[in-house]
Amino acid sequence: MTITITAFERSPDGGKGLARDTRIRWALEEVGQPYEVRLVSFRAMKEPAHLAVHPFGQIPTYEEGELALFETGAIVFHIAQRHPGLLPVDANARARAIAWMFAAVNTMEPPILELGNARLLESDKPWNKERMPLVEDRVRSRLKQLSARLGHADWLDGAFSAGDLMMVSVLLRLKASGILDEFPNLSAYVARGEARPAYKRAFAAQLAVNTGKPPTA
Ligand SMILES: N[C@@H](CCC(=O)N[C@@H](CS)C(=O)NCC(=O)O)C(=O)O
Repeated sequence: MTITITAFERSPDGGKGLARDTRIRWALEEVGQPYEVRLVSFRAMKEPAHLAVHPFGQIPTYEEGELALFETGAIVFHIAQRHPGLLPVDANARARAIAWMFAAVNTMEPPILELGNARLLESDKPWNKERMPLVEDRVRSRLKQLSARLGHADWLDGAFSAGDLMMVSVLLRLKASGILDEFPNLSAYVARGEARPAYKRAFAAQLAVNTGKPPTA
């Protein structure tokens, strides 16, 4: 059955891989599933046809036969459940990998997004200078905890899993801020994720959309 995902017709990041379709592309590349992409404009995302698939008018979505999904956590979980390669077979290890997926979107991503908003959307507000250290410290405190847990390991819990895929995807958002560099083991963790051939293919595919040139990975 053909898998079709949606992505920005033109991503606001110009192809840095931060648009969330990259996570889905990465998961599909990891499990070796081909997929098609339907590009949507910001206007089309708010129109009824897209809202029928994504109630919040966002990307990415995932369609496969009669199944239509939104939310990257749910989509990556679905892919990982349906195809081998992203979740351990052992039931307890599998449950822990799923916990890391939730931790990525529920514990790590909110303060990271808040920092992005403070930097990009609120920099002209009179209170921004005062608020920024608070927002940065919230991110730092989560990174400190994550860094302590990762220690010298390559991945969060044994072999690479959907938990790592989601966590690396979320942390990538911090690359430009420099905060990640304060935690060398997390920077190295993110670099390990980016070095995976499946990530490279996913990154190249989303970049190709934004540059108009064919993928090179
Ligand atoms: N929690 C959602 C967030 C989806 C999301 O924020 N998508 C962004 C692109 S990465 C979007 O569509 N932004 C445009 C908008 O919200 O209008 C997920 O993980 O799928």
